[in-house]
Amino acid sequence: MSQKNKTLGEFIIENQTSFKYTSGELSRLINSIRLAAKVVNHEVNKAGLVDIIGAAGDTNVQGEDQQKLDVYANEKFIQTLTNRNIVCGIASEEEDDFITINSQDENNQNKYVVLIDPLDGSSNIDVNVSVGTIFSIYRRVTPVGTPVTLEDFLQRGSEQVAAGYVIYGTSTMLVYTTGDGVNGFTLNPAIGTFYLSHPNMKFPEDGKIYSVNEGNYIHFPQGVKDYIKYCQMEEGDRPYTSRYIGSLVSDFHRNMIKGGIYMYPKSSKNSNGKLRLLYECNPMAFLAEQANGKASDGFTRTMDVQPTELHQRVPFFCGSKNMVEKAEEFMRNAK
Ligand code: AHM
Ligand code: MG
Repeated sequence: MSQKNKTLGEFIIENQTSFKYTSGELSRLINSIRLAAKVVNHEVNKAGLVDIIGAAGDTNVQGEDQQKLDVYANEKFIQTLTNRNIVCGIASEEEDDFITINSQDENNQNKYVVLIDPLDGSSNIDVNVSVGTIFSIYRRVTPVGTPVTLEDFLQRGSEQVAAGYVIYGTSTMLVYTTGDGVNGFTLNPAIGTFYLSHPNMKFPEDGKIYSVNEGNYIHFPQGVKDYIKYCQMEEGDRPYTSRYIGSLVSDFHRNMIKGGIYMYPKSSKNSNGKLRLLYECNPMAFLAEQANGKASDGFTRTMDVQPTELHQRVPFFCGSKNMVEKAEEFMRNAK
């Protein structure tokens, strides 16, 4: 069968044996994410049609207005993962604390915890711009059969066993890695099936796109200001193009295909930037590295950062290897 006719379901089964822990549990987990993604996709696509957009009147743990679809996506992913009894814990951007699953059941032999941003970039929903779901999967570090603890979630990104995102864009795609490259699957909405459309995705080593919220320019560290000026300078293949959707998944996805760098630096307003280490930066960093790209906080590899809090924020520089390295050089040399 040609690679391109392969469905995600077939791909998961075929690749199960190449995964080092082959109990099938991880495959079932990815299958559940696939299912929840389809359910959320259906709802996101209806956003302009039904009275579902707008604030739910609640705020999430970061004190931001929560959109109705954030709540919906959060519920769907949690329900799907919980009902199938394949994880022992879930942490979500929309939940203050992590969720323990089946801690009372001694037969719960589940090994995996999932960290998820159910609907990232959700302020874009009201204006019909792409949003995404981001997920990160670890093996628990505490004994199987006991309730999960915070320790199971505060693992370095380098311990991830799988990570990915769903992009609800002009078409809906599920892109993920289990540490053996990155593969992208496009949903055929007519029959509700994801097909392998982007096998073995790679960031071009160099790129010409920089993605950053330049409205924050005056608040950025000197190294970032210097790098932005470098991107804008008339020299060689520069000036680069500026593209910023304000939806991490979408900016990352475009940059992976075309070559580019995404930056959310710290600023004088946000000492650690805005993005969350555990369910935004680490999964994207894992995908980036698996696709020959790079991710750091400007100095340290993202996946080497030891997390200390569930909702921790970190500065984030991610994308084509040479571009991230250039930005890091400006950070190191900044006066
Ligand atoms: P969210 O988790 O509240 O949706 O915020 C994360 C999003 C990213 O997707 C995006 O890149 C960034 O916030 C945009 O932030 P800003 O509007 O400050 O540029
Ligand atoms: Mg988010």
